[in-house]
Amino acid sequence: MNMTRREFVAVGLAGAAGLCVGGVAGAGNAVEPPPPPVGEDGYKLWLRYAPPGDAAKNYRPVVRRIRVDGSSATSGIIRAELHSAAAALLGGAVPSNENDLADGTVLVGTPGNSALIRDLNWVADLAAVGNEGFIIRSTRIGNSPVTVIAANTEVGALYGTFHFLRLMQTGRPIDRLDLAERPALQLRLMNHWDNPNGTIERGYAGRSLWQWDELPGKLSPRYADYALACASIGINGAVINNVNADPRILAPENLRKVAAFADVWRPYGVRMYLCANFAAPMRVGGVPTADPLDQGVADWWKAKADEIYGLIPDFGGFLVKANSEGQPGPKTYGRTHAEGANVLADALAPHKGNVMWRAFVYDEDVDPDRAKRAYIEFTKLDGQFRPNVAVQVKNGAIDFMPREPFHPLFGGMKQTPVIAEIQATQEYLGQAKHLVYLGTMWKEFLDSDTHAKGSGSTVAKVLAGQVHPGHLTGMVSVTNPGLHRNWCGHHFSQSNWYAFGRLAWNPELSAEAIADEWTRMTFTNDDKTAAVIRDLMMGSREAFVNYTMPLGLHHLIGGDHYAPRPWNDRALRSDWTATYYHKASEDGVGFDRTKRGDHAVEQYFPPVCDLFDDIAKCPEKHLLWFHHCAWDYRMKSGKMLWDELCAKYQAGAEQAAALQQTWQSLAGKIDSRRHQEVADRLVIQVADSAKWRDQILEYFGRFSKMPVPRASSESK
Ligand code: GCV
Repeated sequence: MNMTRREFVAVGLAGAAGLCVGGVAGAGNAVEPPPPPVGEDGYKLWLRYAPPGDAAKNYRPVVRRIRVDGSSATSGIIRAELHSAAAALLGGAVPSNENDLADGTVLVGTPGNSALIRDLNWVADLAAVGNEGFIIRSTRIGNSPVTVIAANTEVGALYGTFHFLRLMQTGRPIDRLDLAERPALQLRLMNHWDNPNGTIERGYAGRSLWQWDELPGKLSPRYADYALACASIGINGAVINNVNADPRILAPENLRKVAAFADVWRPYGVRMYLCANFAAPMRVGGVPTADPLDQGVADWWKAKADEIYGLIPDFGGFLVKANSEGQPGPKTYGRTHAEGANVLADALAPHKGNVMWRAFVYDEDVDPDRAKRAYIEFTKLDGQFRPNVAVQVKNGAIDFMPREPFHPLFGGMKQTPVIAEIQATQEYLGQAKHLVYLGTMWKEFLDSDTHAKGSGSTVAKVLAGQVHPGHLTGMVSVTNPGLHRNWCGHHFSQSNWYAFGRLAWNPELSAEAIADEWTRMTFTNDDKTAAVIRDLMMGSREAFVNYTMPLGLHHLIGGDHYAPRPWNDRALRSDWTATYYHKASEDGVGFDRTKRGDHAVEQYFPPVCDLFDDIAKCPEKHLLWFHHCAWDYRMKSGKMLWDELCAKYQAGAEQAAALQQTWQSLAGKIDSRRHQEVADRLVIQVADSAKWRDQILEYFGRFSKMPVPRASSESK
């Protein structure tokens, strides 16, 4: 069943929970923003379409009519969204003119579905924006001033529509537009770690959105709402099951359920991907082995791919976690990761599907240092992967820590496409309890200069294929929505879903610009209030780093990945303990990864390698990641390491308290329900930040044997 947005609006109006703004009453003329509603629950995410205040009066002459050409489901979604959004933003319904063109028409279409757009003859400009890009232009057709949103495909037109709406949602001018956009990256995917039993690994917003028991017959309205939210920020696919994959997802009865989702998502441009368990030929297919060089195994994967494409013609491909944390893989059969990836790639290639093969591997027999292992394994295989394989690499070499230097595989793989995996779900960043905006963290990663081909070879450029040209590019996010009414648990965790989409579309956007637009769309367009919220978001990740793992410390946690456990020295594997990483003793703290230590710095290109290696030059934010330092090591501030560490923890806890105070000052400026819900979580965050400070400093103090200096605020 294809559920278009228009149909969904009707569902929403009939009382089901919807993202839709349906129900906008009459044609009001309000220019000032109305007082914030009392009870927003966050369901509408950044698609609330609250009236933009004064700007609305400038928008009305530009948006007097709406004309969306085309009769497909996607065109229907564009039409419904434009109408409902414009009505809400402008305070009254905007008529359509589907057959003619009046002054102030917003015209949306493609050369394929619109004679008007074809006649504009924007051939070269449209060619330049590719399949998913769009042009938005204020122009004239005949004598009529109009705004044209044109694209080569209807999904491109959908993205253009959301861009246009975003301009209005954020109070920007729309009367002289001339812009063209195309996504920098091809694969912009959500990675869900959802299990068939409805749980979500590292999920903090309730149970899975996917109602397997009801599928394929019954489709929750949330599936379409989810796809709409993804499309609104350019996300073009989703891997719907956990990388710790239950092989049964590939069983015929489950594939029929998966196909039902894919049908809902198709008009939104959200393609379906699955995690495949490498042992599926044995566990689902009854083949005696999963050896990738076995012909029976290759045949099984080929037949499985054919079956999937029979049900889902635009299936995107497989994501695989192999030989990692207990998952089966090619190494079980003495084969390489490349041989494993290639058997799946060959099965998908006739259908133009891709394999995303994860580099999150850390076999103990490769190297004693977990941070070095993936680089060692994968660089050896560079050039051996089929063209439709991308190696999917986490931003850092350990595991989504609050701060890691970029993974050396970025730039380090020269002949194999590398796509980035980041994590919106805040597994190690306060989960859904702490307010932590990750746009700043991801920008730090994307802007890191790998020097793979000289200065300026940033991670963003590596990902976009500008450093080692290749044909597959992408960025994915382990993502955060669940059945929680506000999708993400914490209202501010929505900003991480949003920031991921925006950065995957354009990694050169600034974290600040993204925070600003998200705030305006999600909370308020009032300049002063928006600036306060934006600034609070911008400082939130550094505050978190300060009160949890500053100066390059990492993995000071236990199994819940939430609370401080620096003393954690027992786990199934030594590299799951905290002591393995911090190496605190009376002589100092930190992991020596220098050329005098375990040589991990040598995985980076010069001069990055030398920068990290030289204790005097190493950025202090990474100091203890790369160096084991004496407690009285002199920091750039002139303080001893111990004093600096104490100051960081104290500052972090103070920053959390300041965050809370700032938030309190916004009471009455945004709707009271969301204000209160965020305030409730800030109480937890402030208490936890103090716990982190106290427990970590008490623990490290046992080694430093030095007192904790009084915090700056105490000494006043
Ligand atoms: C899905 C970390 C997480 C695991 C996760 C793993 C991975 O170790 O804690 O829950 O497994 O990363 O990315 O595969």
